[in-house]
Amino acid sequence: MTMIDTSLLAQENTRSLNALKTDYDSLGERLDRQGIAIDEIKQKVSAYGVAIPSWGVGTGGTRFARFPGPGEPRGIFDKLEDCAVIQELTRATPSVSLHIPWDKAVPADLNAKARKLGLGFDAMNSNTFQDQPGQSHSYKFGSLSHTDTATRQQAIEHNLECIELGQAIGSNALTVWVGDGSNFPGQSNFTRQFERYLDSAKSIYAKLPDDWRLFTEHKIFEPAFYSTVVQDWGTNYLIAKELGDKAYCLVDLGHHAPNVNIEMIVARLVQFGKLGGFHFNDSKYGDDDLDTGSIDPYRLFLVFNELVDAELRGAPGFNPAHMLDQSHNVTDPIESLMVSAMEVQRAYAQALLVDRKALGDFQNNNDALSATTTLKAAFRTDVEPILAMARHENGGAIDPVSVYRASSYRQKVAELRPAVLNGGSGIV
Ligand SMILES: [Mn+2]
Repeated sequence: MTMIDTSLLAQENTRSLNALKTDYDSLGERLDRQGIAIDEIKQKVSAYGVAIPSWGVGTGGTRFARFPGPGEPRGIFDKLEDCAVIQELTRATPSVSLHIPWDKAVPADLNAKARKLGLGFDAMNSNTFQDQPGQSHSYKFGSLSHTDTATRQQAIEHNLECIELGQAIGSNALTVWVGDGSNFPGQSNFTRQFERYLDSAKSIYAKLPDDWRLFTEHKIFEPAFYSTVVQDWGTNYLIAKELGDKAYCLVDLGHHAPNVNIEMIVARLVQFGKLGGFHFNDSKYGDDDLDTGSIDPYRLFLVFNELVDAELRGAPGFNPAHMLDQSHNVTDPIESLMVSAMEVQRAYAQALLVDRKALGDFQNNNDALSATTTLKAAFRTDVEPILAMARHENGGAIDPVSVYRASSYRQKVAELRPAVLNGGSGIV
């Protein structure tokens, strides 16, 4: 079954196919002069996928307000349908990352729906940053690092439940992000709080299946405004080291102070075998959760430059999970996620074009100018024909947003799905 009419898709593609072929051949000639085979780049792009966060297909909000859009998903099964639209048109998002308890459902039903839509499940995300109805202990003052043993135990058990559900739907990773921290100097003892966090994390890790990975995510601030327990990549690395070989650090691009050199953090984590994966988004000031590549596409490219460098040199244990993590306040979430998935692919394709031999020589000879222009040359290359051809050959759309708009999908689901006041979308 498909969510978008295949004849509409074929018709829309036919209109732009000739122009695409011309552009692809022209770029192919140009790359050929640089000794790059365009088809090889296209194959790598084709094989690349980024997971969609289930919460991303609902309209997001800010601390001030949320303005719901039409036809918002009412629950996980609607969310999966929206995710399928994104995958059908972009062919870049084969899996969905669930958030528990927002997406809790009978595993067999989740599997059946995903199979029907041609989707898989990526990392499971636990939630101990808000209280759920009927919960015995509040997370107001923390979860895995809470001063109260019973509260910590409740948070541990929630994570174990996420693993159990994940196992039933073919996931093999758990992402843990906690809102724990403090709002005032002196409110918490940094050391004892982190000891409690580590003890709790160890209890979760002890129950992690052998073929699973545990990702922990750092964040400089929010919802705690003075300190967070896992505030930066250093603490995140300490956690991964303390827990063991199946524990890795997840890098959310928005979880750093402005201007932090994230690509360098990526390089360090790769070097020491602890890069677990990414939550891609973009930001201007804080954890804005804006669309990936919308503010600083060069930074995204520089992150991928490190990833491709690691991929090509076969860095030991290098197998990062790629996910989007965004909040869409003023756009149709499906459109934003499609464009973002393509931006991630674009950065990957551009990074594949870097002349690494030349770059290495310039670095060794301390030719700073030529080294940096080598990166820029790749970044400036318009790789759109590669991305579009990969999408087209995989059965997707040459221009996903225009096909999506032509399909009137949003208008159709708006009739089927009555407005919900509180969609399960969050900024994490
Ligand atoms: Mn995140």
